[in-house]
Amino acid sequence: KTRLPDSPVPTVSQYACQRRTTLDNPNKVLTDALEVLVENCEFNDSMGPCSGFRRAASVLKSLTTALSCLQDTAGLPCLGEESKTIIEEIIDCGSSSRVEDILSDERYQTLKLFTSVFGVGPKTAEKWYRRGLRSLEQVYSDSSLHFNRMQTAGFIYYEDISKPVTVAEARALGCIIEETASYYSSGVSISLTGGFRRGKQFGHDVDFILTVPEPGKEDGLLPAVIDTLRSQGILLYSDFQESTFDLNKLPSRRFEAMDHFQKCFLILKLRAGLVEGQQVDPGCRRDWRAVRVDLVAPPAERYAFCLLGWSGSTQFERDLRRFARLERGMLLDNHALYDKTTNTFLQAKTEEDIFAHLGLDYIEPWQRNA
Ligand code: TTP
Ligand code: MN
Ligand code: MN
Ligand code: MN
Repeated sequence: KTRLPDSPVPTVSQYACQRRTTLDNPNKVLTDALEVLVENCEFNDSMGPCSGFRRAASVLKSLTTALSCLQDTAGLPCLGEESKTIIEEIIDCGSSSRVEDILSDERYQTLKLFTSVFGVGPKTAEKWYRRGLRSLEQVYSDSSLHFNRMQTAGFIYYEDISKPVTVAEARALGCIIEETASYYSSGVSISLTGGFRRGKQFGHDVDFILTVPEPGKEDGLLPAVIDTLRSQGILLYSDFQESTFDLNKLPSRRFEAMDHFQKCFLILKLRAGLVEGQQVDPGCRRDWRAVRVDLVAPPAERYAFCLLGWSGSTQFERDLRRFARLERGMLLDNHALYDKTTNTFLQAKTEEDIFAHLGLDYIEPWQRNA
């Protein structure tokens, strides 16, 4: 007698790089709540519980249906007791008292406000909070405080850069960067990365990768682009970071927010007339807005690693590295993939090559919203 094979129960992986997470999230109420806990841990510098809530939120984001009771979480990985309590409270009563307490906490609200300024991290925000400062006006007018160049720009352009960037604006900026880079070399390629590559309709900035085919020629690229943007009168702020990349260095073991490629963090002036579908308001006092733009220029041979690293999401990146290390004995970062078993660097021309080296099914950028 033939027996039908047991149909395997579909299991959800503990790694975001083995899940497909689109932007469509039927559990947004739950994931928003868990992310408040993440943010609060980050403000309190308690990294331990932080990753638990991060992973819990990320698992829920990969689901295609809304949880309707706690039993629906059976079999899901990464849901600790604390996360389950929050989920249950919200399903049963519509909100979680722990989350509501944080949201109404003065310290949380103030740190959230202060860190919304470009160049202000949790440490600086905490320092200002301890001085008794509670509003941006109070901070800005406190003559005993010193602001660095980044923070000063953050205050000057606060209103503009707090406003989400649209896809149309990202496209217009892509044209500007492409034209500007072509003055340096006709061989420059530009790729849109970050949240927009994952299909987001809005972003807090626009991220581009620039490459030239000739090895070493990328060294002069961003300085030239910055000079040209300045001479066009559209450079409002620039923070250029020289490359500290070493071809032979092993990928870093811990997740670092910053990589070692040449890069720059910019604020550009985007004229409304350049954005498709955007009307220039005649009554408006100005016909432009300030936008945050990040540019990174890796050597061409490392393009795939850089693209994978800058496409995010941050949780997807964390889990890719954790998976590589714990499940494959490999080290992955934005620069390289290193196999510790054979002590070799694995080459990759495309993101698909990297997933294949890791023995992972390819996950499209729009499925990386973990
Ligand atoms: P962000 O631009 O911060 O985030 P995002 O584009 O996903 O979302 P948003 O719409 O809010 O802008 O970062 C994009 C990716 O770039 C993120 O995965 C982290 C990565 N990154 C590096 O890998 N190295 C770096 O040095 C920097 C600055 C960013
Ligand atoms: Mn989804
Ligand atoms: Mn971005
Ligand atoms: Mn960015």
